[in-house]
Amino acid sequence: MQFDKYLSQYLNRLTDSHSSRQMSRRQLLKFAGISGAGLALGSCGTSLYADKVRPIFEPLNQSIEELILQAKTPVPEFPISAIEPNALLINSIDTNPIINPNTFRLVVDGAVDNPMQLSMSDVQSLPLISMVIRHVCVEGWAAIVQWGGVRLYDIAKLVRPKAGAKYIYFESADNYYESWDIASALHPQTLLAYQKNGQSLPIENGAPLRLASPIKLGYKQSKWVIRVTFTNELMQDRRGYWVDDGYEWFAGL
Ligand SMILES: Nc1nc2c(c(=O)[nH]1)N[C@H]1C(S)=C(S)[C@@H](COP(=O)(O)O)O[C@H]1N2
Ligand SMILES: [Mo]
Repeated sequence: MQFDKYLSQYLNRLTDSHSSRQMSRRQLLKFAGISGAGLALGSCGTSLYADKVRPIFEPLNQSIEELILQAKTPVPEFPISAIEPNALLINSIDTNPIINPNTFRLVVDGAVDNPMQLSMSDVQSLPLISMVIRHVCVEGWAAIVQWGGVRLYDIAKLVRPKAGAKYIYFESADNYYESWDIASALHPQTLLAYQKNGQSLPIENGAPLRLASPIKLGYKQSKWVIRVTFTNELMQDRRGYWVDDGYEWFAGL
């Protein structure tokens, strides 16, 4: 069997195992290896150099894999038919920042062995994951939305977080900022999304890249993410735009 065919079947099986809410350590580590292979195959001829691709065949370092395992098991997803196309309200602190997707580079840095700047085509060479989940805003509304994008876990495989990395900061183009525990950020359903309900992500929803995850409240889902920084410590007076105003930091669902 051709290796890339094998790979897509394998990824499908893994997606199935997500929806059954089970993911053993063995599956997780296998997933880690195979998603790296997917990138290596998909990125021929892109700006991801071979020396950056090679190490992702290995799982992340043990302390981070152990933290990820402590995260909740995968959250059940909804069928496409459950999408509520008009229920996701725009909630923004300021006017929409306009980011040119052709010149945009996502900076990924901090406590990592291999800091990177990823173009949208670099990001899009990683496996595209689709999920239909409920977005929950503390202001009293919720919406079932489909998001398409890449696992933050797959980006972590590229930059290789150092063993002490425990948190990730997300900086946005509208001066919004958030920080997550690394286990939640690298959960298999935490995505940097570039699609909403089957279409390109609209600007008002955070284009070109926003966070989307079924395990955190709406205010943790940063839009217009421009920088992802791994860190060992949080700055206590700068944990999140709303968090610094008194909202709960963990904000798990
Ligand atoms: N950069 C940025 N991200 C953000 C916000 C924001 O104002 N700026 N608002 C947050 C809040 S409170 C919610 S509920 C969701 C809303 O996402 P939406 O506007 O795509 O519905 O985005 C979150 N992410
Ligand atoms: Mo919100």
